[in-house]
Amino acid sequence: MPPPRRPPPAAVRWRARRPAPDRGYLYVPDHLRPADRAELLAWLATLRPIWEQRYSTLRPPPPGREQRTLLRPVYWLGNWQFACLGYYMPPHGTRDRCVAAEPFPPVLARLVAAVEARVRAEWHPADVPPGWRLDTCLVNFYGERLDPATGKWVDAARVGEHRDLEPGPVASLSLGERALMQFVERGASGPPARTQWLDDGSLQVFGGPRWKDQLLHRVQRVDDKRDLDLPPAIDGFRTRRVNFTFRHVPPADVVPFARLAPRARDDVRGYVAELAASSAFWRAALAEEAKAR
Ligand SMILES: O=C(O)CCC(=O)C(=O)O
Repeated sequence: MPPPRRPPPAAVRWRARRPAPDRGYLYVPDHLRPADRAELLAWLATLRPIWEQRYSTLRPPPPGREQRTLLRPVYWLGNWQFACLGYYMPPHGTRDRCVAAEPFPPVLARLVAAVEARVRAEWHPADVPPGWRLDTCLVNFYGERLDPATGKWVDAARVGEHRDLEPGPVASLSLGERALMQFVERGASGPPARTQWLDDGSLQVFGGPRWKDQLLHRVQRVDDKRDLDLPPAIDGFRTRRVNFTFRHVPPADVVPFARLAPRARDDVRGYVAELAASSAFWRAALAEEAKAR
């Protein structure tokens, strides 16, 4: 009879349980369940995304640059980082950049709570800052836009390389055509450190110094195989992919529209009025600011 198996020595047991080296990166295909997808699509149909200008009269384009409309329409939840306010850029660019925005709809609140729980359970605690919550969502629309000058449809389904500066892990959910995401070393021209197709219904989470600071990420292209036109209907735009990126902005850095610095308020009042046309939240924000003036 063979001798009874002895448990492995402690060092071996520890190695076997050690998380994978890429513990700052998670990709889950087929994350979205059909019922959540249906709820998400129904909610998307109620949104009225806006086209923002990159600069304003008070924050004009730097020398050599021109005023331009963002490549794609956007919608933000939790807080809205208007492009012309300069986005959220800690450690110094934190004031008067994040304007309190609509809360997440129930389906996103549920999905985000599950992602937060998973990150807290699986991530290295040092990579999850105190108070971290995925309280901000940028809804990105990828597709083609109608060029008013030429009357032609132009592909606008990409994002150039950048970092997300909000602290802690960033999560993203994808809907529609798959997108080619690449992570590249900052300041290097070699091959991408990771290339990942983000499939319909997938979840991606990345965090920690390697994924957030050392690497930049970009969306190289989005497939165009399924003849999709996802909701909502947007004038001059056909959407074949929607991506929700969830980030953390510390609540102390989020300011109601009525309490933005006066010059910043002037910069974004037109956008808030546009949003107010189809959102009770933004109507209330506009009314509160009008009273405070
Ligand atoms: O669309 C995506 O998958 C990524 C979007 C992104 O990089 C961002 O919102 O910062």
